[in-house]
Amino acid sequence: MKTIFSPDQLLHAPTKEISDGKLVPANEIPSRAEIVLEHIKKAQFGEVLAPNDFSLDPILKVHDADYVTFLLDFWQLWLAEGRTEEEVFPFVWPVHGLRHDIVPDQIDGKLGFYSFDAGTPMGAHTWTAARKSAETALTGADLLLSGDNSAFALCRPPGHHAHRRLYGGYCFLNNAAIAAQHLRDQGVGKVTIFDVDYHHGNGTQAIFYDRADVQFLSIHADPKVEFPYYLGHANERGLKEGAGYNHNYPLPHGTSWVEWAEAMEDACRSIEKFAPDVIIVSLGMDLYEKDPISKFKLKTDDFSRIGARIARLGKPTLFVMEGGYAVGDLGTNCTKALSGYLDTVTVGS
Ligand code: OKP
Ligand code: ZN
Repeated sequence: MKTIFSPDQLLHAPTKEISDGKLVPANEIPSRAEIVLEHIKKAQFGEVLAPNDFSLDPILKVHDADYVTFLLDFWQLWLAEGRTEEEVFPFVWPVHGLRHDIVPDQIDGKLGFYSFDAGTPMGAHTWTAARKSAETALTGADLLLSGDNSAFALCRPPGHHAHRRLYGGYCFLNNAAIAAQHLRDQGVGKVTIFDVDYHHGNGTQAIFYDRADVQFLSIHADPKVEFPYYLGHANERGLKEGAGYNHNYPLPHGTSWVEWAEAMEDACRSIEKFAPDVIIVSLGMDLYEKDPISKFKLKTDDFSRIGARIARLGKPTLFVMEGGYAVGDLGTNCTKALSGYLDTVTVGS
Protein backbone atom coordinates (compact mmCIF):
# COMPACT_ATOMS: atom_id res chain seq x y z
CA MET A 1 0.00 0.00 0.00
CA LYS A 2 1.46 3.33 -1.09
CA THR A 3 1.10 6.47 1.01
CA ILE A 4 0.67 9.95 -0.46
CA PHE A 5 1.79 13.07 1.38
CA SER A 6 3.25 16.51 0.71
CA PRO A 7 5.19 18.61 3.25
CA ASP A 8 3.15 21.59 1.96
CA GLN A 9 0.30 20.12 4.01
CA LEU A 10 2.23 21.22 7.11
CA LEU A 11 2.06 24.91 6.13
CA HIS A 12 -1.36 25.33 7.73
CA ALA A 13 -0.22 25.58 11.34
CA PRO A 14 -2.83 27.06 13.67
CA THR A 15 -1.81 27.69 17.27
CA LYS A 16 -5.25 28.33 18.81
CA GLU A 17 -8.87 27.42 18.27
CA ILE A 18 -12.18 28.36 19.81
CA SER A 19 -13.78 25.35 21.45
CA ASP A 20 -16.49 24.99 24.06
CA GLY A 21 -16.75 28.77 24.34
CA LYS A 22 -13.10 29.53 24.93
CA LEU A 23 -9.78 30.00 23.19
CA VAL A 24 -7.64 26.88 23.62
CA PRO A 25 -4.44 25.50 22.04
CA ALA A 26 -5.08 24.16 18.52
CA ASN A 27 -5.66 20.41 18.16
CA GLU A 28 -5.36 20.07 14.39
CA ILE A 29 -1.62 20.69 14.18
CA PRO A 30 1.17 19.74 11.70
CA SER A 31 2.79 17.21 14.07
CA ARG A 32 -0.27 14.97 13.53
CA ALA A 33 0.84 14.34 9.97
CA GLU A 34 4.52 14.14 10.88
CA ILE A 35 4.04 11.38 13.45
CA VAL A 36 1.81 9.37 11.11
CA LEU A 37 4.38 9.70 8.32
CA GLU A 38 7.16 8.56 10.63
CA HIS A 39 5.23 5.43 11.64
CA ILE A 40 4.17 4.68 8.07
CA LYS A 41 7.80 4.78 6.94
CA LYS A 42 8.86 2.48 9.78
CA ALA A 43 6.07 0.03 8.98
CA GLN A 44 7.23 -0.21 5.34
CA PHE A 45 3.78 -0.61 3.83
CA GLY A 46 5.12 0.68 0.51
CA GLU A 47 6.44 3.78 -1.21
CA VAL A 48 5.63 7.26 0.09
CA LEU A 49 4.77 9.45 -2.91
CA ALA A 50 4.29 13.19 -3.34
CA PRO A 51 0.84 14.09 -4.69
CA ASN A 52 0.56 14.90 -8.39
CA ASP A 53 -0.47 18.39 -9.52
CA PHE A 54 -4.09 18.79 -10.57
CA SER A 55 -5.98 21.69 -12.07
CA LEU A 56 -8.75 23.14 -9.88
CA ASP A 57 -11.33 21.19 -11.92
CA PRO A 58 -11.70 18.14 -9.62
CA ILE A 59 -12.07 20.47 -6.61
CA LEU A 60 -14.67 22.54 -8.46
CA LYS A 61 -16.74 19.40 -9.11
CA VAL A 62 -17.44 19.29 -5.37
CA HIS A 63 -17.04 22.89 -4.13
CA ASP A 64 -18.70 26.04 -5.50
CA ALA A 65 -16.45 28.40 -7.46
CA ASP A 66 -17.18 31.42 -5.23
CA TYR A 67 -16.17 29.40 -2.16
CA VAL A 68 -12.93 28.20 -3.74
CA THR A 69 -12.16 31.78 -4.83
CA PHE A 70 -12.77 32.95 -1.27
CA LEU A 71 -10.34 30.37 0.17
CA LEU A 72 -7.78 31.17 -2.50
CA ASP A 73 -7.99 34.96 -2.10
CA PHE A 74 -8.60 35.05 1.62
CA TRP A 75 -5.14 36.03 2.82
CA GLN A 76 -4.78 38.82 0.27
CA LEU A 77 -8.20 40.22 1.19
CA TRP A 78 -7.27 40.06 4.86
CA LEU A 79 -4.03 41.97 4.29
CA ALA A 80 -5.75 44.42 1.93
CA GLU A 81 -8.08 45.40 4.78
CA GLY A 82 -5.01 46.23 6.85
CA ARG A 83 -5.45 43.33 9.25
CA THR A 84 -2.39 41.89 10.95
CA GLU A 85 -3.42 38.84 13.02
CA GLU A 86 -1.78 35.64 11.78
CA GLU A 87 -4.75 33.40 12.40
CA VAL A 88 -8.28 34.43 11.78
CA PHE A 89 -11.66 33.32 13.14
CA PRO A 90 -15.17 34.02 11.91
CA PHE A 91 -17.50 35.38 14.55
CA VAL A 92 -20.85 36.13 12.88
CA TRP A 93 -23.03 33.84 10.73
CA PRO A 94 -26.15 34.06 8.54
CA VAL A 95 -28.21 31.77 10.78
CA HIS A 96 -31.94 30.99 10.40
CA GLY A 97 -33.99 33.94 9.27
CA LEU A 98 -31.07 36.01 7.99
CA ARG A 99 -30.33 36.40 4.27
CA HIS A 100 -28.12 33.89 2.49
CA ASP A 101 -28.28 35.39 -0.99
CA ILE A 102 -25.83 38.29 -0.65
CA VAL A 103 -22.15 37.63 -0.04
CA PRO A 104 -20.71 40.46 2.09
CA ASP A 105 -17.77 42.47 0.70
CA GLN A 106 -16.05 42.90 4.04
CA ILE A 107 -13.77 40.08 5.18
CA ASP A 108 -15.42 39.29 8.54
CA GLY A 109 -18.76 39.01 6.74
CA LYS A 110 -17.23 36.69 4.15
CA LEU A 111 -15.59 34.51 6.83
CA GLY A 112 -18.93 33.90 8.53
CA PHE A 113 -20.73 33.43 5.21
CA TYR A 114 -18.43 30.56 4.21
CA SER A 115 -18.03 28.81 7.60
CA PHE A 116 -20.12 27.03 10.21
CA ASP A 117 -17.95 27.26 13.31
CA ALA A 118 -15.38 29.44 15.09
CA GLY A 119 -13.07 26.51 15.72
CA THR A 120 -11.28 26.59 12.39
CA PRO A 121 -8.63 29.30 12.09
CA MET A 122 -7.31 30.38 8.69
CA GLY A 123 -3.86 31.75 7.99
CA ALA A 124 -1.53 32.76 5.17
CA HIS A 125 -0.92 29.20 3.97
CA THR A 126 -4.24 27.53 4.69
CA TRP A 127 -5.24 27.41 1.03
CA THR A 128 -1.89 25.91 -0.07
CA ALA A 129 -2.11 23.17 2.58
CA ALA A 130 -5.79 22.42 1.95
CA ARG A 131 -5.27 22.20 -1.82
CA LYS A 132 -2.31 19.81 -1.35
CA SER A 133 -4.37 17.73 1.05
CA ALA A 134 -7.08 17.40 -1.62
CA GLU A 135 -4.45 16.53 -4.23
CA THR A 136 -3.11 13.86 -1.88
CA ALA A 137 -6.57 12.25 -1.90
CA LEU A 138 -6.86 12.67 -5.69
CA THR A 139 -3.48 10.99 -6.21
CA GLY A 140 -4.66 8.10 -4.02
CA ALA A 141 -7.76 7.79 -6.20
CA ASP A 142 -5.55 7.72 -9.31
CA LEU A 143 -3.46 4.90 -7.82
CA LEU A 144 -6.62 2.80 -7.53
CA LEU A 145 -7.56 3.72 -11.11
CA SER A 146 -4.19 2.48 -12.30
CA GLY A 147 -4.66 -0.86 -10.57
CA ASP A 148 -3.44 -0.59 -6.97
CA ASN A 149 -5.81 -2.41 -4.65
CA SER A 150 -5.40 0.09 -1.83
CA ALA A 151 -3.74 3.42 -0.98
CA PHE A 152 -3.36 5.69 2.02
CA ALA A 153 -3.90 9.41 1.47
CA LEU A 154 -2.23 11.06 4.47
CA CYS A 155 -4.55 14.05 4.31
CA ARG A 156 -4.12 17.01 6.62
CA PRO A 157 -5.94 19.34 7.06
CA PRO A 158 -8.86 16.89 7.23
CA GLY A 159 -11.92 17.18 4.99
CA HIS A 160 -15.12 15.46 6.09
CA HIS A 161 -16.77 18.50 7.70
CA ALA A 162 -16.32 20.73 4.62
CA HIS A 163 -19.52 21.31 2.66
CA ARG A 164 -19.83 22.56 -0.93
CA ARG A 165 -19.38 26.13 0.26
CA LEU A 166 -18.68 25.96 4.00
CA TYR A 167 -15.56 25.30 5.99
CA GLY A 168 -15.49 24.22 9.65
CA GLY A 169 -14.39 21.46 12.01
CA TYR A 170 -10.76 22.00 10.92
CA CYS A 171 -11.79 21.20 7.30
CA PHE A 172 -11.64 23.39 4.16
CA LEU A 173 -11.84 21.05 1.16
CA ASN A 174 -13.63 17.71 1.42
CA ASN A 175 -10.78 15.38 0.45
CA ALA A 176 -12.81 12.15 0.52
CA ALA A 177 -15.67 13.70 -1.47
CA ILE A 178 -13.27 15.13 -4.05
CA ALA A 179 -11.64 11.70 -4.46
CA ALA A 180 -15.06 10.00 -4.76
CA GLN A 181 -16.26 12.46 -7.40
CA HIS A 182 -12.99 12.07 -9.30
CA LEU A 183 -13.42 8.28 -9.35
CA ARG A 184 -16.97 8.71 -10.69
CA ASP A 185 -15.75 11.11 -13.38
CA GLN A 186 -13.06 8.63 -14.39
CA GLY A 187 -15.67 5.94 -14.98
CA VAL A 188 -16.01 4.17 -11.64
CA GLY A 189 -19.68 3.20 -11.29
CA LYS A 190 -20.42 3.19 -7.57
CA VAL A 191 -18.42 4.54 -4.65
CA THR A 192 -18.98 4.02 -0.92
CA ILE A 193 -17.61 6.50 1.60
CA PHE A 194 -17.38 4.85 5.00
CA ASP A 195 -16.66 7.45 7.67
CA VAL A 196 -15.31 5.99 10.93
CA ASP A 197 -14.12 9.29 12.42
CA TYR A 198 -15.54 10.05 15.89
CA HIS A 199 -17.38 13.07 14.47
CA HIS A 200 -20.18 12.92 11.93
CA GLY A 201 -19.02 13.61 8.37
CA ASN A 202 -21.61 16.32 7.84
CA GLY A 203 -19.93 17.80 4.78
CA THR A 204 -19.62 14.49 2.96
CA GLN A 205 -23.20 13.59 3.80
CA ALA A 206 -24.52 16.91 2.50
CA ILE A 207 -22.49 16.73 -0.73
CA PHE A 208 -23.90 13.34 -1.74
CA TYR A 209 -27.27 13.48 0.02
CA ASP A 210 -29.38 13.35 -3.16
CA ARG A 211 -27.25 10.83 -5.03
CA ALA A 212 -27.49 7.07 -5.49
CA ASP A 213 -24.04 6.64 -7.05
CA VAL A 214 -22.14 7.53 -3.86
CA GLN A 215 -23.25 5.74 -0.71
CA PHE A 216 -22.35 7.42 2.60
CA LEU A 217 -22.14 5.71 5.99
CA SER A 218 -20.93 7.32 9.20
CA ILE A 219 -20.45 5.91 12.72
CA HIS A 220 -19.99 8.77 15.18
CA ALA A 221 -20.84 10.35 18.51
CA ASP A 222 -24.50 11.33 18.78
CA PRO A 223 -24.87 14.89 17.44
CA LYS A 224 -27.33 15.63 20.25
CA VAL A 225 -24.29 15.78 22.53
CA GLU A 226 -21.33 16.21 20.20
CA PHE A 227 -19.89 18.36 17.43
CA PRO A 228 -20.99 19.01 14.67
CA TYR A 229 -24.38 18.96 16.50
CA TYR A 230 -26.75 19.82 13.66
CA LEU A 231 -26.42 16.81 11.38
CA GLY A 232 -25.73 13.10 11.79
CA HIS A 233 -29.01 11.69 13.17
CA ALA A 234 -30.19 8.19 12.29
CA ASN A 235 -33.24 9.40 10.38
CA GLU A 236 -31.14 11.23 7.75
CA ARG A 237 -31.44 8.62 5.00
CA GLY A 238 -30.93 10.67 1.81
CA LEU A 239 -33.19 12.62 -0.56
CA LYS A 240 -34.68 12.03 -4.04
CA GLU A 241 -32.52 9.53 -5.93
CA GLY A 242 -30.29 9.47 -2.86
CA ALA A 243 -33.06 8.14 -0.59
CA GLY A 244 -31.74 5.06 1.20
CA TYR A 245 -28.09 5.71 0.39
CA ASN A 246 -27.19 7.64 3.54
CA HIS A 247 -26.66 5.76 6.81
CA ASN A 248 -25.87 7.32 10.18
CA TYR A 249 -24.96 5.44 13.34
CA PRO A 250 -24.99 7.95 16.22
CA LEU A 251 -23.58 6.33 19.37
CA PRO A 252 -23.44 7.61 22.97
CA HIS A 253 -20.41 9.02 24.73
CA GLY A 254 -18.47 6.18 26.35
CA THR A 255 -18.99 3.77 23.44
CA SER A 256 -16.36 1.02 23.34
CA TRP A 257 -15.46 -1.70 20.85
CA VAL A 258 -18.42 -4.08 21.27
CA GLU A 259 -21.10 -1.48 20.56
CA TRP A 260 -19.00 0.23 17.92
CA ALA A 261 -18.38 -3.09 16.14
CA GLU A 262 -22.11 -3.83 16.12
CA ALA A 263 -22.73 -0.60 14.22
CA MET A 264 -19.86 -1.48 11.92
CA GLU A 265 -21.38 -4.89 11.15
CA ASP A 266 -24.65 -3.25 10.18
CA ALA A 267 -22.79 -0.71 8.05
CA CYS A 268 -20.81 -3.49 6.34
CA ARG A 269 -24.03 -5.33 5.47
CA SER A 270 -25.30 -2.15 3.76
CA ILE A 271 -22.02 -1.75 1.92
CA GLU A 272 -22.17 -5.37 0.72
CA LYS A 273 -25.73 -4.82 -0.48
CA PHE A 274 -24.74 -1.63 -2.32
CA ALA A 275 -21.81 -3.50 -3.92
CA PRO A 276 -19.54 -0.51 -4.60
CA ASP A 277 -16.67 -0.65 -7.08
CA VAL A 278 -14.44 1.32 -4.70
CA ILE A 279 -14.56 2.08 -0.97
CA ILE A 280 -13.18 5.31 0.48
CA VAL A 281 -12.61 5.16 4.22
CA SER A 282 -12.70 8.48 6.05
CA LEU A 283 -10.20 7.28 8.61
CA GLY A 284 -10.36 9.20 11.88
CA MET A 285 -8.36 7.95 14.84
CA ASP A 286 -10.27 10.09 17.35
CA LEU A 287 -12.31 7.06 18.46
CA TYR A 288 -9.33 6.33 20.66
CA GLU A 289 -9.86 6.19 24.43
CA LYS A 290 -7.14 8.79 25.06
CA ASP A 291 -8.24 11.27 22.40
CA PRO A 292 -8.27 14.70 24.05
CA ILE A 293 -11.43 15.99 22.31
CA SER A 294 -13.47 12.79 22.05
CA LYS A 295 -15.43 10.46 24.33
CA PHE A 296 -15.33 6.98 22.80
CA LYS A 297 -13.29 4.21 24.41
CA LEU A 298 -11.66 2.31 21.54
CA LYS A 299 -8.22 0.85 22.16
CA THR A 300 -5.18 0.64 19.94
CA ASP A 301 -5.86 -2.99 18.94
CA ASP A 302 -9.41 -2.10 17.93
CA PHE A 303 -7.97 -0.14 15.00
CA SER A 304 -6.54 -3.42 13.61
CA ARG A 305 -10.01 -4.94 13.85
CA ILE A 306 -11.50 -2.02 11.93
CA GLY A 307 -8.88 -2.42 9.19
CA ALA A 308 -9.43 -6.19 9.04
CA ARG A 309 -13.22 -5.85 8.70
CA ILE A 310 -12.79 -3.35 5.87
CA ALA A 311 -10.41 -5.77 4.13
CA ARG A 312 -13.08 -8.48 4.26
CA LEU A 313 -15.35 -6.25 2.16
CA GLY A 314 -12.94 -7.21 -0.62
CA LYS A 315 -13.03 -3.96 -2.63
CA PRO A 316 -10.32 -1.57 -3.81
CA THR A 317 -9.96 0.79 -0.87
CA LEU A 318 -8.67 4.32 -0.46
CA PHE A 319 -7.95 5.35 3.13
CA VAL A 320 -8.23 9.12 3.60
CA MET A 321 -7.02 10.44 6.94
CA GLU A 322 -9.46 12.63 8.91
CA GLY A 323 -9.19 13.28 12.69
CA GLY A 324 -7.20 11.92 15.63
CA TYR A 325 -5.66 14.25 18.22
CA ALA A 326 -3.87 12.02 20.72
CA VAL A 327 -0.71 12.87 18.82
CA GLY A 328 1.58 10.60 20.87
CA ASP A 329 -0.36 7.47 19.86
CA LEU A 330 -1.69 8.66 16.52
CA GLY A 331 1.05 7.05 14.42
CA THR A 332 0.57 3.70 16.14
CA ASN A 333 -3.21 3.78 15.85
CA CYS A 334 -3.08 4.72 12.19
CA THR A 335 -0.56 2.04 11.24
CA LYS A 336 -2.62 -0.49 13.24
CA ALA A 337 -5.67 0.28 11.10
CA LEU A 338 -3.66 -0.08 7.89
CA SER A 339 -1.77 -3.22 8.94
CA GLY A 340 -5.07 -4.75 10.11
CA TYR A 341 -6.29 -4.16 6.58
CA LEU A 342 -3.11 -5.39 4.87
CA ASP A 343 -2.81 -8.54 7.00
CA THR A 344 -6.37 -9.54 6.11
CA VAL A 345 -6.79 -8.44 2.51
CA THR A 346 -6.99 -11.37 0.13
CA VAL A 347 -7.20 -9.98 -3.41
CA GLY A 348 -4.58 -7.92 -5.23
CA SER A 349 -1.85 -6.29 -3.16
C1 OKP B 1 -12.65 17.39 13.24
B1 OKP B 1 -12.58 15.94 12.80
C2 OKP B 1 -16.04 20.14 21.01
C3 OKP B 1 -14.99 20.84 20.17
C4 OKP B 1 -15.21 20.60 18.73
C5 OKP B 1 -14.16 20.75 16.56
C6 OKP B 1 -13.88 19.32 16.31
C7 OKP B 1 -13.55 19.05 14.88
C8 OKP B 1 -13.21 17.62 14.61
N1 OKP B 1 -15.65 19.90 22.35
N2 OKP B 1 -14.16 21.12 17.94
O1 OKP B 1 -13.82 15.30 12.62
O2 OKP B 1 -11.77 15.10 13.65
ZN1 ZN C 1 -13.18 13.74 14.21
